[in-house]
Amino acid sequence: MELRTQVGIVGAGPAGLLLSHLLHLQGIESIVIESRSRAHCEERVRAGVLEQNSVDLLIQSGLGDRLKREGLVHHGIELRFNRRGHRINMFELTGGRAITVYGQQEVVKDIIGERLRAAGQVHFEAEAVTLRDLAGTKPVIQFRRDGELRQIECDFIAGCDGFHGISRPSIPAGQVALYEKEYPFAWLGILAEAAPSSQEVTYTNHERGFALLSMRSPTLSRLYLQCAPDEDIARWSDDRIWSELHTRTEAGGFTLTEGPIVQRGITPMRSFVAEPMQFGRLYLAGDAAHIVPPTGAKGMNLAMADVNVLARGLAEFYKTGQQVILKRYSEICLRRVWRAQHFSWWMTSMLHRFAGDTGFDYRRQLAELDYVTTSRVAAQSLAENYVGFPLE
Ligand code: RFL
Ligand code: PHB
Repeated sequence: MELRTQVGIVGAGPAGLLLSHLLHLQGIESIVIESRSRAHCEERVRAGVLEQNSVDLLIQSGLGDRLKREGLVHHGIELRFNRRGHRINMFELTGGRAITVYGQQEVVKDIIGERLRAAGQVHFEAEAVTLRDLAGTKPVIQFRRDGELRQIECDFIAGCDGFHGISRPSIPAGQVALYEKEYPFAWLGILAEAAPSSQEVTYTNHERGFALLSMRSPTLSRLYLQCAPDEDIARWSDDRIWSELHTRTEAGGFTLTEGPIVQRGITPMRSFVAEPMQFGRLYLAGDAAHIVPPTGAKGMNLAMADVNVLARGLAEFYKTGQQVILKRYSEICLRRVWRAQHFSWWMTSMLHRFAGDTGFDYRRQLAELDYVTTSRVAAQSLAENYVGFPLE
């Protein structure tokens, strides 16, 4: 069976779904192919921090109703070291910009709801197996659904299928360069039914390793601990997780609120970039093209920034026949991506214990944290990166 659309989109994460919505607003038709079920996509606990740009983009494109009601607007973050907390007042340092804590799965739910209301085509439990004719003008997505092979003939394909998808590997060898860095640790993340212990997102450098206190709502905490890259989560009882969190986050007068752990998982840490982010009529967006370690809270925001550029480029093409923006797609996106790569690597390096670290390295980190929390220019640099640079 053969389908036909203007833009075939592989993957229904934040990148693919938002692209499909932005194209719809421009009168451009798309079909989204997603290998997992709708429930799986809507339940997957992942990122939680939206930059000001991402919030503005969601609101401007009509996706902001619940976000405005339920999103937690934060004007600062906390950096904790030497058993003391230090606030970075991002709002004041960036002339009034802020971040919003709102779960990625809530963003995904909102966009899926809106796409289906607009009779948009999102096919769940449909796995793309091959991308063909990428160098021509009618590229094809072959996908499997209910055991049957089908295909979609497209004008363009958007590869929004994450790090493990098929889009990036479909680019012929030699046409894309891959830059990668692995870190010698991972994060153990939990979601707990407990009121958040800190008012703002709190990053901690402790002798025993990094810890992060975040939240999803006034009754749900999201907490992370640095662990070994090959950590066996079965070895972490609830007691052990709480005890380690207490130890690492203790600070003057601070108490960590415990509660039932309702979700847990291990997140590997890597930095990765594919260059260019395009081959023929295939455009990569989001995690398919780049991965950042989560310490900078940039992954979901980069995915949204990519598809904002791609949607503008495709709109230009369908309105005027020109490809001025599409030709510059990779260049425009990669500038933001490499800024976020540097920032995420820097935050990761300043806050984690690396194998082989000595007392020298720990004291060097403390000196940097001291600088960043007491020098206005250093704090301002962190703040402008964290809230994010305006979309181009
Ligand atoms: P996604 O969300 O991975 O979506 C890709 C989709 O493609 C589907 N797929 C296929 N579909 C059809 N056919 C195939 N052959 C397919 N292969 C794959 C997959 O099922 C999936 O649904 O990528 P996208 O849209 O690029 O979005 C990227 C974000 O998900 C990611 O960058 C963030 O979650 C990263 N991240 C964070 N980002 C932030 O901005 N702020 C944060 O605070 C933050 N914290 C995090 C994070 C990621 C984490 N994990 C688990 C990786 C915290 C964690 C723990
Ligand atoms: C989260 O709330 O899940 C979160 C917050 C900040 C990060 C990463 C994840 O840097």
